[in-house]
Amino acid sequence: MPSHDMNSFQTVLRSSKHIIAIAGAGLSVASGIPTFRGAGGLWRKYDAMSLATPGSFRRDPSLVWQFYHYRREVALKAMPNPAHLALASFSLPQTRALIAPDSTFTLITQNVDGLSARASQQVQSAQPQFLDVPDDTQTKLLEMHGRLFDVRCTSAKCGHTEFNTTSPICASLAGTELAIAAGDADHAIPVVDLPRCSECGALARPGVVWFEEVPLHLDVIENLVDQADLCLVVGTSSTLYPAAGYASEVQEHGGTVAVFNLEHSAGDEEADFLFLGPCEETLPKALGLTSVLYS
Ligand code: BV8
Ligand code: ZN
Repeated sequence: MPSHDMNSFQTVLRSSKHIIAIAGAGLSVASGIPTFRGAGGLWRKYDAMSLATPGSFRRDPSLVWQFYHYRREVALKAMPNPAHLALASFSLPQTRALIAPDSTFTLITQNVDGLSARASQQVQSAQPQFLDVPDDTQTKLLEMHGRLFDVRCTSAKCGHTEFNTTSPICASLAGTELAIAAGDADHAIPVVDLPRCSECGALARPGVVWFEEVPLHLDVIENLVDQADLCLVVGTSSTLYPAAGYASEVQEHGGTVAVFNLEHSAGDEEADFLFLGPCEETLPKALGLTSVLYS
């Protein structure tokens, strides 16, 4: 049975040396980003997951681009919340030195909204007096399912990828982000008017990892999972693989697992610690960062 005792969790945290966090859609709920389950799981009359496949894009790139354009527009208006900021602060060696001395930390997120990266920039810039400390947070955030604002060429010969936060990403998608209700019609946008590669002009696609596609950074992640002695599982239903398998791997080699979720999620009865509630409240507290974030 998992413990709900925050003090004994912080005792484990203090003595942990190789810490990872696995995050999901629940991390960004407080920032206004819908999850993949429940009400958030639907966009127009479509199941969000059914649109995130190579097959859907092949069959109807206009529809899939309208789906991702909508998510880009939502993410552009969103701000990192206290859970993002807590994880970003904990990524800073100088902050972690006070909470878990001589430890390493990596955030492995399934989210493609870019809010964890923005939180890192935010906490970095808020720490000018430490500028002389080497900035290694880059490797401290692994977006294993890609990024909404990466745009990739579909031509295998070219493969050009660029980070593009242009809004709208192209004229033909302008306004389509307003049509999200189940009954709203799909505009059939001609493929020539969809986002094109800025290098070769071929059709471009969102730089995210679709179902049946191999996630990013798998080798680095598997290494981190093998080394980890503490795994924080934050705001994920733990139903999507390979991400959903990492926590039990950490436990198998004697590591500790702590789950932070609004409600029960797959496998949480096996966890060592379980903190039910909004992670934007529970995580800053658990990481002892409440004062840092709200000062
Ligand atoms: C692959 C990017 C081959 C695109 C995404 C083994 C067994 C069974 C199936 C498989 C398997 N291995 C692979 C599969 C197939 C598939 C899979 O797992 N299917 C599932 C459905 C069974 N996996 C794949 O296809 C993967 N690719 O396998 O390639 C391969 C792999 C390895 C090596 C060689 C070959 C990868 C697929 C990646 C798909 N792309 N995203 C896009 O975003 O559009 S997945 C996408 O859905 C997200 O990234 C995320 O991963 C997933 C959604 O899950 P969550 O983030 O957990 O969100 P969810 O809504 O489910 O839950 C939210 C939770 O938050 C809830 O529990 C809720 O209670 C909680 N919550 C809400 N509010 C709060 C909160 N918690 C705290 N605070 C709050 N305030
Ligand atoms: Zn190209």
